Amino acid sequence: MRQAPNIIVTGTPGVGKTTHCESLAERTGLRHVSVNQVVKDKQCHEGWSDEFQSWIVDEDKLLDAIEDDVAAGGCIIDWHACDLFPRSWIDLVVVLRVDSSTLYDRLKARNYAEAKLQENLDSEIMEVLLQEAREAYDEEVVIELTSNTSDEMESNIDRIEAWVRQWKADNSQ
Ligand code: DAT
Repeated sequence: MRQAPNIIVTGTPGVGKTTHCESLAERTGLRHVSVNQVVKDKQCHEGWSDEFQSWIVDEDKLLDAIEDDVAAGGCIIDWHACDLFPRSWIDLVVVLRVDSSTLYDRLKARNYAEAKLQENLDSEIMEVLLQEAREAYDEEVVIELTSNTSDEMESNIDRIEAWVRQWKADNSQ
């Protein structure tokens, strides 16, 4: 039995996953697990893809690398995919959403190449990550939150923090 819940914060690049996770970790004491960082640090990849401008993730290696940490509970997993994690590991899946124009500005500020920018905008418009989350997890585990403004982010953090508190109360022996 976990002493603290495991949460995935997912969504298209630029929606605000890292910003949310860092703030949440500070507020809740849960650990921010940046999958990007784990993939790089623990070499859970099969090399770099020039086409996608990202690491080609070896999912088995990644799951092995984080398994012990996640089994202990209290992880906030920050990653633009969620369906690779076993359902039994995860207590809440937060899918962050943003308006296209906001996402465009954020990705532009990151100097994304036009093709990659467009691919991510399409993915956000088509709700790819939301669908993935809904297919991979039970309905009540998945929540969709908007992340266009700092006020929305504040309210998201408050809401998730309250959820963590409730989870701990419900699961204490
Ligand atoms: P991700 O980890 O999903 O790629 P991020 O946390 O790095 O996204 O955020 C991308 C940029 O957008 C970064 O400059 C912070 C800003 N940002 C994120 N969420 C925001 C919000 N709700 N309101 C205003 N700016 C936000």
